[in-house]
Amino acid sequence: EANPLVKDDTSLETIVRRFQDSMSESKTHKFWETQPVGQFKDIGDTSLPEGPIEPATPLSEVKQEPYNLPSVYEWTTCDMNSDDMCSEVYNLLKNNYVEDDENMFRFNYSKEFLRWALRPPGYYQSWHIGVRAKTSKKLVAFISGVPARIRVRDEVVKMAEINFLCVHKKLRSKRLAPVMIKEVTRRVHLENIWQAAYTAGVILPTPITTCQYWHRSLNPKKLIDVGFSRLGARMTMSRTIKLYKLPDAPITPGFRKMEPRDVPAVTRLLRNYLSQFGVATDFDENDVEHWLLPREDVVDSYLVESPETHDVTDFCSFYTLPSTILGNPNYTTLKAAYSYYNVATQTSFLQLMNDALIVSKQKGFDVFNALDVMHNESFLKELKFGPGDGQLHYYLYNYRLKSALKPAELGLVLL
Ligand code: MYA
Repeated sequence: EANPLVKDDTSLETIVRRFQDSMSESKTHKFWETQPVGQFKDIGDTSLPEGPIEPATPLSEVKQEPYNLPSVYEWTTCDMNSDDMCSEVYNLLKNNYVEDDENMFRFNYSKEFLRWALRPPGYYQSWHIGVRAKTSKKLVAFISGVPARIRVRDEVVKMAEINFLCVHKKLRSKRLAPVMIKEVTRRVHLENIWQAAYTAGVILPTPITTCQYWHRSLNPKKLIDVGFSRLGARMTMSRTIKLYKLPDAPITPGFRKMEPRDVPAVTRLLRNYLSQFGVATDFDENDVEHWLLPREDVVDSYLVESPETHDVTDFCSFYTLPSTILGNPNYTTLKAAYSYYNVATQTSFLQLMNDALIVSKQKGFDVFNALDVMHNESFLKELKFGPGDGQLHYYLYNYRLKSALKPAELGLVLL
């Protein structure tokens, strides 16, 4: 049966955007053409080698002073340990960060989430970069990086994961973003790191893969009321609610929340699972402790402990990322869970993820989102996810792949 809860896929806006996307290879990219990234003109040129596009240079050759901003702005380093600074970043993003194509929803990352996302093991405060208006001292732009090890084929590469690039709505199209990207690049180079990974909803030169979001409705009435989804053809509200009903408690025996003592077992499970993907994150125990131990309203992780052997055999996780609902009289916030890393070895992937849906419903989420990365395709349709209209492009900086990956060959989820 066709999924009736599909965020409007055939609106004029979507058709226009798809057309624009299809034309984007012929667009010029005055900034990106100057950067060590895969260029559109090189697509399909198999003579180019896989690996770094330009070599690392001695640190003494890295520019020592920050890039120049237009004279009315100044750089600031954002100390995310400070409540005030964290609130400034939070408010900038709350009011100016990513919206959907129809401007109905805007991401509302919580302060605790931002602290988690920006302070992983070995983080550099110097990579949390703000821009202030000199006279008012108001924070008007932000970009961040965190260190990560990412495996590309057989090579584990130290990279920066770049995220939360944001320019205040009133300062758009003034070419601030290229200066911010150059400045974060300089500060990453100063730590002797020469590659980066990032995602964006826009097409830039050149995606390593393009993924699609899928949405599993948990609270269909609210999703329809706020315009996130529409009632399907020949569907009533009560039939729709029944369609998405879930059991009250997880089904799998031994399904429980992850605890600190589980870190070694979960790390083994994850490392083994992720080893099969062409590009994947390289998690050690410290990373797992940071990125996957449950934190209230930030990240949830569950596992299956075999009732007989007490082995940890399966694992699932999701992070909490609400969106502000723009201009709705009845609701202000859409509570969304985002699938993170999942591994099934004994339980069926379908049953494991159904249990993830059940606990996320219990926790009050309205929708559970997942990308078609890793083995996610195998559960999306059967668990009544519908394809969204949002695409997410994945990029590497200063690292060329000979050919693009399929989403199912990617073992990396960025926040
Ligand atoms: S993705 C989330 C991005 N944020 C948003 O979408 C929030 C809402 N939008 C905004 O705040 C602004 O529109 C932004 C652009 C800030 C996005 N990634 O200043 P401009 C290029 C990369 O006049 P504005 C995330 O956070 C654009 O193609 N480039 O434009 C990951 C053009 O260049 P070119 C982008 O709209 C970020 C130039 O900027 C993006 O005022 C990864 C125009 O600049 C984008 N999302 O501001 C960053 N959007 O002419 C790259 C536009 O060449 C990291 N542009 O086409 C690279 C690795 C760095 C580290 C390397 C270490 C070795």
